[in-house]
Amino acid sequence: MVTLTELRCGTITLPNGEIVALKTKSVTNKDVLGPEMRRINANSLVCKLPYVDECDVHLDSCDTTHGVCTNMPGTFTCSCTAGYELDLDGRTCNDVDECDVHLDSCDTTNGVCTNMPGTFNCSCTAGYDLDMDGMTCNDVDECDAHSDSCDTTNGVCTNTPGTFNCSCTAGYDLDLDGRTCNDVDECVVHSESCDTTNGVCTNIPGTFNCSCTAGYELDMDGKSCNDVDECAVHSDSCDATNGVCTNMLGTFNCSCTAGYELDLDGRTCNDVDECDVHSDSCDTSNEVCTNMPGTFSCSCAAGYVLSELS
Ligand SMILES: [Ca+2]
Ligand SMILES: [Ca+2]
Ligand SMILES: [Ca+2]
Ligand SMILES: [Ca+2]
Repeated sequence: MVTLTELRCGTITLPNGEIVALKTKSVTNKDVLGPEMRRINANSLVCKLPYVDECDVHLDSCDTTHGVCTNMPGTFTCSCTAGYELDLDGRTCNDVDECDVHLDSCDTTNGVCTNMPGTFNCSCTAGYDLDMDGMTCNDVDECDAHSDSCDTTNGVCTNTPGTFNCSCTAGYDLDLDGRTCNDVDECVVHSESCDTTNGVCTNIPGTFNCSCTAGYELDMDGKSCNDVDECAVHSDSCDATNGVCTNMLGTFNCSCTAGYELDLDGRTCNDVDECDVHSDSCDTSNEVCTNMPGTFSCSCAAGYVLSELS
C-alpha cells in the first residue's frame, strides 16, 4: 500500500519496478473526491479506478479446479470448495485427507476410510457390510445370509461379530476346512465302542451299531455281548427226548442219555444198537440179543430157559 501526498487515483511504479494500484490516502472531510474515489471512513478513501474484478476477468491465480475467487476492492482472495483446503501459498487447493485428520465419519470399530479427491469413502473390514447410511458397519450374519456357510446336512452355524463358527451334530467331526462335517468312524476311533471280545462294530453315518458274534446276544446297553443260553432259550437245541444240553460260552454242547449216541449232526440222539456193536452182555452161546430204544434185552435161544439168578 502506498500513501500518497496528493489526492489522486491511478498506479505508480515502485523503485523496484513493480507497478501497484493506488488504494488509499488519508483524506479530510474537506477533500473533494473525484468520481474514481470512494470514501470508506472519515479520513480514508479507496480508489474505484482502476477498478478490476480479478475474479471476473480471470486475473486471479486461485486454484483453477477447486478454488473459489472472491473479489475485493483492489484485490481478491482465494478459498476452496468443500473437501479442499487452501495451501499456505494462498492459492492452491489441496485435498483434505479426512482419513488422516479424522474428519471422516466411518465406523470407528470396523470401518475403513479411503481418502479420495475432495471427499472420502467408507468401507468395512471382512465380515461386515456397509449400512445404507454409508458409514456404519453391520455384522454379516453368515448363518442367515449364506445357508451353506457350514455343512448343510450335519453342520451347526453360529454367527459371531465379524465372522461365524461351524460345529457338527453328534457323531460328526469338523473337517480341517472348518465347514464340512465328517462321519466319525466310531469303530476305528473308539475301539471300545462295542464289546471288545465278542462284539462286531458297524460304522454308519452319524452313529454306529454293535452286534455280536454267533452264540452271543447284545445286552440292553447296546454294547455288551452276553452268552446265549441255548439250552434255556431254544429247548430244541439238542435231541428233545434223549438229549442233554450243556450251555457253554458262545455255544452249547449236546450229549445223550445212556443207551443213545450223538449223531454226526451234533444234536440228534440215536439209539445204540448194543447187539450190533457187541456192547451187549448177552451170553453169546445160548442167548439172543434184542436191541431196544435206549437199551437191549437178552432172551434164551431155542431150547434154553431163563435161569433164576440167585
Ligand atoms: Ca479427501
Ligand atoms: Ca458374523
Ligand atoms: Ca459313524
Ligand atoms: Ca451258550
